[in-house]
Amino acid sequence: MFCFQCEQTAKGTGCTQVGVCGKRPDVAALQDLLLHVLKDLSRVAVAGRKAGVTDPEVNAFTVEAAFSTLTNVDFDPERFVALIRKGAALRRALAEKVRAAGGDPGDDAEAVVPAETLEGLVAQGERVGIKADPEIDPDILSLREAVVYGIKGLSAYADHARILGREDDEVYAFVHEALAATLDAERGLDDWLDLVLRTGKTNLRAMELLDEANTGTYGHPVPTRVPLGARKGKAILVSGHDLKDLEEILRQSEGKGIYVYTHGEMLPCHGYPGLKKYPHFYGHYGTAWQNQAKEFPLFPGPIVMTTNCIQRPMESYQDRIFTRGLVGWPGVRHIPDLDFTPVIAKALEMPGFPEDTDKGSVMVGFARNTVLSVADKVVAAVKGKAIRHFFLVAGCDGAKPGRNYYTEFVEKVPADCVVLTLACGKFRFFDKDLGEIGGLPRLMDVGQCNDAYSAIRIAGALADAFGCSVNDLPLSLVLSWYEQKAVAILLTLLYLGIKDIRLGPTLPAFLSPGVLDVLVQRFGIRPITTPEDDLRAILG
Ligand code: FS2
Ligand code: SF4
Repeated sequence: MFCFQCEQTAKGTGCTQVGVCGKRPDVAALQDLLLHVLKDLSRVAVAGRKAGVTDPEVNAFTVEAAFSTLTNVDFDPERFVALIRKGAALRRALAEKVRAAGGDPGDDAEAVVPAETLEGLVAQGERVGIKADPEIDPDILSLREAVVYGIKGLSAYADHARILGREDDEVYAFVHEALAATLDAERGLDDWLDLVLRTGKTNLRAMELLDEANTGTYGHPVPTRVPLGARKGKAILVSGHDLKDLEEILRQSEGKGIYVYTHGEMLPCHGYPGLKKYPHFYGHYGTAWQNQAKEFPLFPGPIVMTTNCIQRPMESYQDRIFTRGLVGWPGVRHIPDLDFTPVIAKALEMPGFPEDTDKGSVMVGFARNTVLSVADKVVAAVKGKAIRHFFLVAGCDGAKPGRNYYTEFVEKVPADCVVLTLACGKFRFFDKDLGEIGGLPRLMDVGQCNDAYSAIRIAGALADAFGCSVNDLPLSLVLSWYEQKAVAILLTLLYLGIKDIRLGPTLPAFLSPGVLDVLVQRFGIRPITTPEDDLRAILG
C-alpha cells in the first residue's frame, strides 16, 4: 500500500505497511480501486454532460464514494466491495445512456471489470494506486494528488449539503471533470495548477451550499453556553459532523428520559435554534477525535459516529458504538437509515450518568450571522485601537505532540487581540476563558470544519467594512490540518488569493519541493515555527 493523504502519514512520507490511522493494506487497495472506478465513471459523466445527459444517482454516488475514502471514515472492506461494484454498474448504465443520446462515452473495453473475489479486487487495486506510474513527474503527481484530496474534501461538503436538499450541478460537473482529468497523462504543470485552484473555487461553492443547507434547515447559530459536565440519567453520545443524524436522534429519543451529548465536531450544533430547542439536548462530552480511546470507555451510553473521525473501537465499548452514513468499521453495528431504534434501546438498557456533575461550560454560536450582527462594534473597536489584531486559529486536531503549538499560541496572543476558531483543533484551547474586549468575547467559535465558509464570509465582510482586501485586514490565519477537508479549504483560500497562511503541524507530504516552492512564491504559505516567533513576526 501507499497512502500519504493525511498529516499523520508514516515518517512524514507515506504509509506503506499499514495506515497510522489503522487502514489495512487490503482496504487501502480497495480504496485505490474505488477511486479508479470513480475516475472512469467521471470520464463517462463528462461525455454525458456534453451529450446533455446527467444522472442524479451518478452525481450522488460520486461524492458519497469519494467521501468514503477520506481519512478515518470507512475501514470496512465489505463496504468498499459494494461501492466498487455499484460504481462499475453505474458506469455501464451511464455509458449506454450517453451512447443512446448520441454521445461518445469511450471504449467499454477500458472500463474496470471488478473481480469476483475480495482477493481479486485487492489485486486490481494494487495496480492502480498512487505510485502506479513510476515515470510520472513528481510535481505532476503532487498536483494531481492535491486535486484528488481536494475533491475528497469537497465531496464531503457536497454530500452533507445534498442530505439536506441543497445541490448544484456545477459542483458535480466539476468533480467529474477533475476526476476524469486525473487519468489524462498529457496535462502540463500549468493545467494542473489551474485545476488545483479551480478545485478550491468549486469547494467554495460546495461549502456555500452546505452553509445554506445548515442555516436554512436549523436557523443561524446563536451564542449558546454548553455544559461540559453531565446530567443524571440515560445518555447518548453523537460524534462526527452530520446535523440531520443528530436531529433524528434528538427527535426519536425525545420524552424517553435520555439526554443527548455531543462529541468532537458536533459541539457547535448546540448553537442551532432547530437543534437547541430539544430540552434533552444537554451538553458536550470529551474533546477531539484522537482521544476517543480514552474518553469513550467512560461514557455510560451508546456512541454514534455519524462521519469522520472514527478510530479502532476498543473492546470495552465495541458493543455500544454505532456507525452511521458513510462511516464503517468491520464488526461495528451500522445504522443503515435514519432509524435509531437500536441506539435508543441501548441507551435505555445502559446505566447512564449516576449523578449531575459540573465541569464548567464553553460558548458556541459565533458563526457569520452572530459576528456580522455586531460588525459595527467590531469595526469601531479596531478603529479605536481596542482590538489590535484577529487570529483565525483553526483546523484539525491530531495526536502529534507538535500540536501543542496551537494551545501555546492562543495562550500567548496579547490581550488586545481576538481569536476566531473552528474545527476540532479548537479542543486544544476551547475551555480557556480569554475574557472580553468591549463586550466581544476574545475567543469565538465559528463552528465545525464544515463551517469554514462562515469564517470566509466574516473575513470578506470585514474587508468590505474597512474598504480593503482580506490580505490587508489585521487578520492572520494560523491553520492546523489533518485530513482532506482541510486540503479542500486550503485550496479555497489559495483560490481566494489569501496570502501568508501559517500551516502546521507539518506540511503535506504530497507537496513536492517544486510545488511547495510555487506555493511559497505565489501565496507566501509557510510552516508554523514557534508561537513566540510567529506572534512576533505577525504583530511586529
Ligand atoms: Fe476533525 Fe476529523 Fe472535522 Fe476533520 S473530527 S480531523 O476529519 O473533519 O476536522
Ligand atoms: Fe496513512 Fe493517513 Fe493514509 Fe491513514 S489516511 S493510511 S494515516 S496517510
